[in-house]
Amino acid sequence: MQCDILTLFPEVFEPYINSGILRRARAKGLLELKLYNLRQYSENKHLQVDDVPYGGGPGMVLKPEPILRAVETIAQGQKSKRVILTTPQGQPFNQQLARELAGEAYLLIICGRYEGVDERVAQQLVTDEISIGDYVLTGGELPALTILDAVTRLIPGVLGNDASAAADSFSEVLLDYPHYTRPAEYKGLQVPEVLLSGNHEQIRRWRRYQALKRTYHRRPELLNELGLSDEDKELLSKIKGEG
Ligand code: 9D3
Repeated sequence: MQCDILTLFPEVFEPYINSGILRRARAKGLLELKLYNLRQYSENKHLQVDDVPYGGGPGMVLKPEPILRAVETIAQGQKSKRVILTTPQGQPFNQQLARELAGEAYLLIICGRYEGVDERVAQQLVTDEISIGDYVLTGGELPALTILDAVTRLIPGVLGNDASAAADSFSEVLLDYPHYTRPAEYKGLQVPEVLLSGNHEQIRRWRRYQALKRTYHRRPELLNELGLSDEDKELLSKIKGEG
């Protein structure tokens, strides 16, 4: 996948894209990532990219021309392009959208800043407006990194086989079961006996029970999206019986 990011703060991406999975995906040639500084596309002698809002009010708005000029230059020759704008008004990002974007050959992410972006940018060239959740950030850079991280790990070949098996669409719907590692006792707290038993069928069932229990108590709405197996239904009625 090829991904271009247009931002006023390209430097904030560097440490993250040069570490961990993103670094590995780039080294393997599975992700071709380029950062572009929006300021370089200003034709204004002060390199101005923002201006006061029509109609008044607080803050500044990103002007349309530098963004349109940048996208024309950056994405020229891309056959099919998804042009994403990170904005609090966008559709909520989720795993389903991450999977969809991971199937694209080319993404361009425009990072919103200040009070927002002139609406004509969205009208002219944006295909997807995306928010990462209902909290107020200072700009679209962390959302762009979030999207990039979630999408990159879904590109075939980026994760090892074990990790990709664990990341299948089925296991992503439920909250995870509790994890433990050594020591078997820590400050008087014991690792659940079943995990030390070596009985893989019992362990599998315990984990499924725990995942369903956590999801039922913490994120019950997720259970509606899940096709429940007969075992799930049995485990859930046990969970509900426990109150
Ligand atoms: C407090 C300012 N708000 C006035 C009602 C609007 C506002 C403008 C710009 C709020 C946040 C921002 C900057 N945020 C983003 O550009 C952003 C964002 C976010 O804040 N939360 C979740 N997802 C995203 S994607 C882009």
